[in-house]
Amino acid sequence: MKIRTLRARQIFDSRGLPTLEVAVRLADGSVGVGSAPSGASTGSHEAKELRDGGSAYGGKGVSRAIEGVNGPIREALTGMDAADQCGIDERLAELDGAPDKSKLGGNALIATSWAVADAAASSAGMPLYRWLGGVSARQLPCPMFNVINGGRHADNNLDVQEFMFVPAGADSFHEAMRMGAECYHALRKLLREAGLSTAVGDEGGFAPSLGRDEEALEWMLRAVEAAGWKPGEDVCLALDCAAAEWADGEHYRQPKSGARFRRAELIEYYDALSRRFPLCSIEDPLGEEDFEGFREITEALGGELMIVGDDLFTTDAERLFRGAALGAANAVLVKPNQIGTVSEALETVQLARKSGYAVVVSHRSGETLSPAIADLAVAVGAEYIKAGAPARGERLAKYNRLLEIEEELR
Ligand code: 2PG
Ligand code: MG
Repeated sequence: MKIRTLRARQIFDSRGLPTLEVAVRLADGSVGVGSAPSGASTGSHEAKELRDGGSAYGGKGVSRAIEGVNGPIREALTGMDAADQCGIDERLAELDGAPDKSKLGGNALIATSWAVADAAASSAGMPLYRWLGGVSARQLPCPMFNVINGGRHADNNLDVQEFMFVPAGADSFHEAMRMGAECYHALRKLLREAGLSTAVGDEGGFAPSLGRDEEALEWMLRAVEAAGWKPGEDVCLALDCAAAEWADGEHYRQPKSGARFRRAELIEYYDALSRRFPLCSIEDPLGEEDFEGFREITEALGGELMIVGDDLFTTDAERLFRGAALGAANAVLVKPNQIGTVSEALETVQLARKSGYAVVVSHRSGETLSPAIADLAVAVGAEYIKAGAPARGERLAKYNRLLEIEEELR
């Protein structure tokens, strides 16, 4: 499975910003593609994207990242065995040389890493989930549908970034899709009837301006009921607070409402919310450096709720190791572009398993049409996948791929 050549080109992501797609061709003629998504609420410890700066595309161009792939990366990877994903990814990290992958860029690395995995799977005549996950890859994740967008993902007045429906009571992936889609459409109808905006944010969720963030949860409860499902039984609710965006020295300050909290007050606030609403999961309830806060909230609420570390861990096994030693969070969000290569993301999943953490595979707010994370979720037997609302093509690319995998596995 020798790599004959590879090539990067510019495409656009779902926000209309440049990103790159890499195509890898193997000596046997097999081809694989990979692309780089992009976050808006990025954690400080993520692999850094290489962007051009300057005036074109407001500095967001990726021609330097493309040159890196078509130059040093192509030179180093040509002739290597595509089946040796770890070897390829180690070589990529070595070529970059920077701990945050800022030299060639995490965007260049992840697009290449995915393309190699895809080419290797195709050469082996296997779907990507089987190639990455082996014979035991048979479990479909439960989707988490982000149906109300706030924070940095929408120009409304909500501070919480994501409000999600989680069809935890579904017996199958396709039933979960049905529940999510029905609740989503019921929510649209209710918002429209109330004269609220049904325009959507970056991840396909609605982005109304509401009196308080809790009102989003109230609308969601009504929508679940209107769709004929039981809140808390069929469909639970989940949040991604992305509270790293609220960190303000020792305290927290929500940028839109201006509300200030001490760590303990924020934990009390979540406790009260979880008593009022059928919440099953809170992601990034506290800041990305607040390991102690994550430990406290996990101790207080972790028995009932999934406490997910996203910006806290940034899919980095070292940061997860540190968190697991403390009991900070009980689930990890896995975004391969946060760490920069597919094998490093797999390593983080392995550590999560050893540490008893649940795994949520996740998209980014700026996405491409690549369905690769759907395959990854099945490969690692992730309990959950978070890929936005059941709306917008780049979000459905992941969910539709899971429907296809479900049929294959039936
Ligand atoms: C998150 C993600 C994806 P972004 O915070 O979990 O929903 O957002 O890609 O903007 O970091
Ligand atoms: Mg998040």
